[in-house]
Amino acid sequence: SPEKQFVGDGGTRTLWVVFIVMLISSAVFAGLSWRVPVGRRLYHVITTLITIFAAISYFAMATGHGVSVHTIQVRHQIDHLPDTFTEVQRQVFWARYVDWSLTTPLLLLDLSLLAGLNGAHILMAIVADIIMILTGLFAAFGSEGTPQKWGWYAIACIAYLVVIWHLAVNGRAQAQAKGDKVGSFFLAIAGFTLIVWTAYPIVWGIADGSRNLSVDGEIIAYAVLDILAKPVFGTWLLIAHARMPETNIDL
Ligand code: RET
Repeated sequence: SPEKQFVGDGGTRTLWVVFIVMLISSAVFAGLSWRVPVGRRLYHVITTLITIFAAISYFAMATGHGVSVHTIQVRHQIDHLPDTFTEVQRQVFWARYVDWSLTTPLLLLDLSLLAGLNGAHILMAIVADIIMILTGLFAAFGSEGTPQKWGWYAIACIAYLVVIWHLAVNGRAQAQAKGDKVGSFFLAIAGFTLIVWTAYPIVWGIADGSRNLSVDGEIIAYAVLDILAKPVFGTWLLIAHARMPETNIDL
């Protein structure tokens, strides 16, 4: 019978904890919007939607949905003997890609509005981001055991570089043009984002890519990253925005 790499008790508990964290964050972010005038709530709306989408995705995963089982052939080669294969079954959570395809564009929108990027640059960054998530989905699902898997991964990484380029070059310049306060806040929060986001393809490479991390290990790694990228990022952004009238936007 094939080796089974499935979620255990620790993984399920972690999924529930993150679900609760996302739910509480959504309530807190929505509550914070009452402290600013109606016309200044765009960041609050975007940031609350991000944690609501994450809560939905974590609810699905915690209840055993949004997941499919992959069969992987592992090749064994011993000296000059003919190759033998063993089968491994592993759970892969597709709910994450649904979450990321909606929430990473919204996170980029937060950062783009903060910097004051123009519409064309916002659109390009968001389209590159969607390409990154969808080609990451193909890498995880469309190609188990084929060389194309890492091909899709490489395409996703190139799209990620396009996203970074827009934030690091255009975003930074535009933010600086809004004054020193906005410029240095953008540098800090975009730098934090860069570090957290870059950890995702690394975890993916170890867990989904080369299968060197258990399903529970993968759940815990993504849980930490998701809490940093959404609730921590959101709290920081909304508090700073309330203190900086220069970050107001007229839309
Ligand atoms: C994948 C795999 C393919 C290569 C790359 C990836 C990047 C993913 C990123 C995800 C960010 C997620 C966030 C979630 C919200 O909390 C798809 C893992 C480059 C950057 C911020």
